[in-house]
Amino acid sequence: MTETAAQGAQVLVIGSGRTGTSVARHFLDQGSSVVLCDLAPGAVCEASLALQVEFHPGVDGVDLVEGKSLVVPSPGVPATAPSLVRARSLGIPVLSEIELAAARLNVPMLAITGTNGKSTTTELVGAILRAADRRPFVGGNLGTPLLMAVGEDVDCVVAEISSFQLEWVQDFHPQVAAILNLTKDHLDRHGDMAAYGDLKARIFARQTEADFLVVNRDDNDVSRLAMQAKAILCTFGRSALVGDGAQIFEDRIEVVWDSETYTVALADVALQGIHNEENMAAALLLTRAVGVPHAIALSVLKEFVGLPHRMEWVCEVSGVNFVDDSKGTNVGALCKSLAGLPAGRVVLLAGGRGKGASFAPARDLVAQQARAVVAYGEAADAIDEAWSSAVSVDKQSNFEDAFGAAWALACDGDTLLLSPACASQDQFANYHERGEAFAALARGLAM
Ligand code: UMA
Repeated sequence: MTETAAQGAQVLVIGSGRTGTSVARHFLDQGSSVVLCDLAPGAVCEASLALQVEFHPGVDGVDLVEGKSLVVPSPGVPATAPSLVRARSLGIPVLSEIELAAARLNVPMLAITGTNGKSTTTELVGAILRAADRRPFVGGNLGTPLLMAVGEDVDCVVAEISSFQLEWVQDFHPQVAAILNLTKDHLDRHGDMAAYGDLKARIFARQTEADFLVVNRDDNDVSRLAMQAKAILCTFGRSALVGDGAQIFEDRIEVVWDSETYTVALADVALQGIHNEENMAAALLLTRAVGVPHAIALSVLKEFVGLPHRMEWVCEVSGVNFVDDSKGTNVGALCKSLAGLPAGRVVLLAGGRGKGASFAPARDLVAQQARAVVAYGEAADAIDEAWSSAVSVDKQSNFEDAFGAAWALACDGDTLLLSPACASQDQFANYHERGEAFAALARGLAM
């Protein structure tokens, strides 16, 4: 939709959260008329929009579609939603917020997707670019819709991109893209790994031979997808490197770029854990692709400590270290987090709302790393069924009781790890609230 076409357009925006609010504001600024709806009966419309949009709380929007020139769903709206099915049947375009933003941003975009590590890598890339005196907008799935970058004084965009956001893109074309890994996640929404992978591949579908694609060469699903790419491929991994890219060794990351080799000693960097070694390797390649000198990236890696709720050390009580990995909302994230801890010295707190993937693939690693598991929430039975043949699993219904049970099992020298492998919404508003609850309970023990 061109800017001119947007004037006088009638846009239906579905969902009145962060994305819907940004989209509504954007179209109002362009002179379009905006109808905003939200499935939740108690949904509210942000005060600054209330007088300008027609707002319908408690409706799915199916009856509002007809006559609109465009429908923009929030990422949380599945493609199977009746409103979107109806829009397609009427031939009304459906576009995602990231597509609208990308079309209006005249600066290079670095877009990062994958199942795990997206947020850390996105923030790290943003920090490296800032240190290199660039003016990046850092956002997307991380929390700030990309439309918020339009009109800002920025010279590039670093975007965390989810599979949900890629459902309705057409011409989305980042100059540098990355797929960090692919493990089972969001299968309740996408159905199977093939559909999930196909969505992730849209991040590079419009790239040309002049663009860069950074991928994890040790991840078979990612490597298979990357075979379709036209962009210049830069790979990272632990296996031997061919061409430009990064190789992770026990004690260092080596980056090879234009026949030069640069080294990062792992002893010199602040981020710890095998998942973070991969995130750092990806960030080094992403920033190298836009010309950032290695020395600047290295100076940031020395200081960058990572994100809250991602293997965040909380406190130590009676020799037990409390680690908050509330952002680890799938089995792949749990495995990466567990693998970086001493074997047999973990009491694992896992559970919440499952996302359609089996917990069974983590069973052997959980049994090796954890001496006990406390499973809670809606997924407690499924976790118990998947792991209890190999490791002791105690089931609890609510989070606070589960925390108490885990604390009772922990001994001096253990790590009490919250790495839920599930979404939080059965008991919390989001993973942040869950992580804060965990930290508050842990710090409460120290008093
Ligand atoms: N809603 C409907 N109809 C539906 C579904 C939802 O009306 O069928 C309404 C809800 O009632 C709610 C609103 O939509 O009021 C919320 O929309 P949303 O869930 O898309 O949330 P936003 O506030 O717009 O946040 C979204 C992303 N949320 C999701 O993808 C679920 C945020 O990612 C992102 O930070 C934000 O846009 C800005 O880009 C969060 C997330 O959980 C962190 N992402 C998933 C993940 O990381 O695993 C993909």
